[in-house]
Amino acid sequence: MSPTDEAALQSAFDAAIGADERIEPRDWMPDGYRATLIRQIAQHAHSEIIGMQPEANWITRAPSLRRKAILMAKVQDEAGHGLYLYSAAETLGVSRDELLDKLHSGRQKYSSIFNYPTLTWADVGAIGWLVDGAAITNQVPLCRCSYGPYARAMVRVCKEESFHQRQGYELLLALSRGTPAQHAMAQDAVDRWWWPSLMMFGPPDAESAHSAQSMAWKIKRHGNDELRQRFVDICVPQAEALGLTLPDPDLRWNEERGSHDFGEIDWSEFQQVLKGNGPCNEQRISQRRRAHEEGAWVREAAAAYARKRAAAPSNEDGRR
Ligand code: FAQ
Repeated sequence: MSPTDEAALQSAFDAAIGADERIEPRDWMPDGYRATLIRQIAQHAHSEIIGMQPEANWITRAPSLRRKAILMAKVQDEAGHGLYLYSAAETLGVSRDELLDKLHSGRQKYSSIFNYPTLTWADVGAIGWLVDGAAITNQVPLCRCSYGPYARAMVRVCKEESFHQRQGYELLLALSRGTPAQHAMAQDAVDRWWWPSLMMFGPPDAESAHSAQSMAWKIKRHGNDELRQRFVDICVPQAEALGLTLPDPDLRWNEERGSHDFGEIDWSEFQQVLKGNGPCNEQRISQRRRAHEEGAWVREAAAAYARKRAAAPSNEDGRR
């Protein structure tokens, strides 16, 4: 391609971004835009499937059939989100095998939040309320991401996450209004999940390597700090309604800013978790690798079935 062709393509891309149009898989896009999307969508997809583990841990121990059915549906939804997202990433020219290989070998990340343990049943409620709540706050703006397949996947994901958030809230409310021991268990879960949930939004803007460029490309619509603040402001009245407290002595309403001030996040803990030193990093990845190996026969059978169908002549009514 000549430099003038390249310049024309770049300016058509810039004009489309400027006009808030969607970029689609067959459109020309800068290499950096493609690489950023692959990185973010892959990390997001990996988070969805690794995120199945902490809650799946409680399926066999759910306290009633109703809670078990709800939790199974939720964990299954997360697998579905992973599939939409891997498919969206594939439209950018990478294969799912390549992405899974990068996850298993530690060359691509997944969200820090899934490296914390689920110690009690109340953790299932805290994950729904706080983790899914943080995910929705982060992902609703991604429905307006400039890359079409990612934005469209996000619309459905957000609808399902909103159900997840409410089930967590309802579960915590039941515990909070239950016996003193149940109330204490709910409070303990919120105490442990609050700060890691705030870390889900990523490092402060000043230290966020990708935010400025991602916002210029309209992949991200807001900085990490703005979304984190929005999440804190949403959670404070919800915690009050739940009858639970958020574990932050510095949390207070700031009249001037029209927002809540909150305490300092322990960014050294975040960095440690990203480096692989969180409480459950090793367990999560080894379990994922094992599930992948044990599922090889399913992938082989599905591929063999697809080949057989493709080779078989059609029936009279058009079915194979
Ligand atoms: N964990 O420059 P930035 C869910 C990395 S929700 C791990 O600010 P960016 C639902 C970042 O990748 C969770 N790594 O990066 C669910 C980069 O490293 P790199 C998933 C993090 O991309 C609920 C470096 O730090 N949601 O799964 C984290 O502009 C319940 C510098 O950071 C998404 O992924 C972190 N928390 O902004 C499932 C949403 N934060 O790649 C099951 C889509 C940052 O250079 C159960 N993603 N890093 O090596 C995003 O919106 C963005 O990627 C951010 C980070 C906001 C996460």
